[in-house]
Amino acid sequence: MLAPARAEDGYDLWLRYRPLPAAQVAAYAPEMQHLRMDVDSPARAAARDELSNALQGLLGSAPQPVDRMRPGTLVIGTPASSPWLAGLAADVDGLGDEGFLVRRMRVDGQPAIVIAANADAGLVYGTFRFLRLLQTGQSLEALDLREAPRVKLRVLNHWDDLNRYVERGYSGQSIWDWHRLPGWLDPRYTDYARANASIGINGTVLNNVNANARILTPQYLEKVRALAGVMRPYGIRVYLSARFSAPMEIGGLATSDPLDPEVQRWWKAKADEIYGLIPDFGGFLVKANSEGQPGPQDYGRSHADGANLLADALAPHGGVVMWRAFVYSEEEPDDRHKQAYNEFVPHDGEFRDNVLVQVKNGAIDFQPREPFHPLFGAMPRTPLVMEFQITKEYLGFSTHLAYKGTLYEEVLRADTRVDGEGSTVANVVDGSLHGHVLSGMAGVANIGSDRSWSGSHFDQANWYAYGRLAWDPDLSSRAIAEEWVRMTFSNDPALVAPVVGMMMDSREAVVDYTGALGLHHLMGRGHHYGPGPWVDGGPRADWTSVYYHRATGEGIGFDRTTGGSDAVSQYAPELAAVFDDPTRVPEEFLLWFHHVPWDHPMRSGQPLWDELVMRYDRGVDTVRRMRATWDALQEHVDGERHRQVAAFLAIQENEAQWWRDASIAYFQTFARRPLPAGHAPPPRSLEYYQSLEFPHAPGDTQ
Ligand code: BDP
Repeated sequence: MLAPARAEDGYDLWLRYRPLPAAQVAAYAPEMQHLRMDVDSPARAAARDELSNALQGLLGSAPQPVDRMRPGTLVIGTPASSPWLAGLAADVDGLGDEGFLVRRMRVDGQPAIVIAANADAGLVYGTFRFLRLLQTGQSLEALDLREAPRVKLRVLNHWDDLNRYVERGYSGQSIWDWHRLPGWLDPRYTDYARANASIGINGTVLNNVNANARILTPQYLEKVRALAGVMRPYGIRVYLSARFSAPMEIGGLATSDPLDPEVQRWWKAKADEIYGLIPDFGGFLVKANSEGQPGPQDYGRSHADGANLLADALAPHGGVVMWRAFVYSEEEPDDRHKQAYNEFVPHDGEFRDNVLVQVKNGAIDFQPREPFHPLFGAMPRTPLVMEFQITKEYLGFSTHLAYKGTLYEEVLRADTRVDGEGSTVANVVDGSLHGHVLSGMAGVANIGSDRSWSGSHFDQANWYAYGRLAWDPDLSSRAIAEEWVRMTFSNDPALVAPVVGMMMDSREAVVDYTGALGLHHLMGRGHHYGPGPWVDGGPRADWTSVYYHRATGEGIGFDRTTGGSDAVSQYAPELAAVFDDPTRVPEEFLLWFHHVPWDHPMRSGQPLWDELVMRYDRGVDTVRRMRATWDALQEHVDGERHRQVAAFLAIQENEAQWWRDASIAYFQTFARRPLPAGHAPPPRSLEYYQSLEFPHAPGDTQ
């Protein structure tokens, strides 16, 4: 293999634009020698530059601008403003500002490839879409694509603090260099915007949901304005996490009560100030009355009162509020699973039109597997934003290879049954099921200052997959993985198939070695690194593991049936009946919904204990196989990336084994049964695993 011209350190993400094989260059190059495009805006300049750089890299030459048609011309523009594309007016109709078409057709009698849209945003997306065709080696023979995003707000949530610490971040510091902003615009910001635009992300919340009110001061808003300027050509709006008590903390008011006229005036003035600086500001994301954050309930007001306060301030400017439903109270004795639903469903219909309620994919907290959150489908009068975690707080931080595309797909395809069959979570989220104009998806970013952006090469795939699914929630995670592998590594079939295979198995492996069959919330206390099924005591029960697994000498699992906490009844009746029945519940959710004896018969014919042990070992075995697959690919991957992935897989194998050993050692004290034949006992005592400490684990809450 030829040595790459540039170091493959991951910085270029899936936008590497390395030379294509000669046969492909020969097929593509004649069709794109010239470029006909009016470049009269920063967005168009961005699209043109991307195209030139990409074609220079992929094909060895950039297209030359022409003002009349010649054979081999790429034509880019809007039918409204480009007379030569006027014939496409009807074809772009209905595509909105962000949709596009990419088509092979005749223009002025000459064969051409056309990228047409209604607005600049669509031209940027269309350009990246076209480049992806080339990067993944597709034939242009019958090129005729017409696409528009299904979800309106496709947003990254950065959990970044102003001191550059990233909560649950495993890729270095925050990429936002607040100290040097606004004077220094790190070129990395532009590359960030490019990468996001290439997958359709159109919004970014710059700061942590555990927000610092200071972000709303003039000093910081100047910095935010500078970042917004970098993002704008790429169709990305900036949003901020707003701290509910900001009127007191930075406004000098005596209260933050949402019904107080002075508080209302303060937020209106703040919104006016922000829009004076950033006319296309997106709006606010709010975590209120959750995990110690201030909120409207501090004044006896509801979440709707709180959200509407901010919504009214933003409405004149077209901004939105994304109000998080991740709430659970420390005084609340009820199953944590039920609390968000209980708090929010009664307020359905009370939120202003520019409020979206943002709901995590599952009812607990971004676990390796959770059933979909029962709020999806249960608030028909409120647009619900899907919140996924891209950073891998509960799936091995940045060293474990765990492709989350399969997790996202599983949740989006789940059928809520609220309106008969086919009421999928995807159809709730895209607004189609209940007829909402606003819709959104949020991904908690895994981006940091690391050269590879995401802390590992494979974690880039989770950023990529999130963006692609926000654009179209019905895409297949396998197809997305394949695109990503082709662009990130190569189109070589000897590499694509095995690497996609590894990715597709990887998340299930994490489920297996961290606790399968519906077990959840078993990680180490606080830092969340490694196993901690024994975690108990401390400030609150629902921050322990024993609260969730409920292991005793008789059995294990959280009884959420109608006879238990009754969380099942928050799902549509048809589905609730399935979850409620231990013989019908999908086995992967057995212990999520049921407390069953250790010898509960499983579908495999084995008793539960044996099955659980088998799953732990299966998870470790999968990682072992992933390592072997990767090792065999050495010739197909540049040395730099191959070495890092190999080293990380070795870490993952050790840690998978550790999860397995520690968990079995612990649960065996309850099950009091031998391990099934062929499964080795943990090499160390339970006390050993319990004694391990990780005071400097990254990402812990500060
Ligand atoms: C939990 C994280 C915590 C976040 C919280 C949230 O451990 O750091 O602040 O989610 O989403 O999973 O607000």
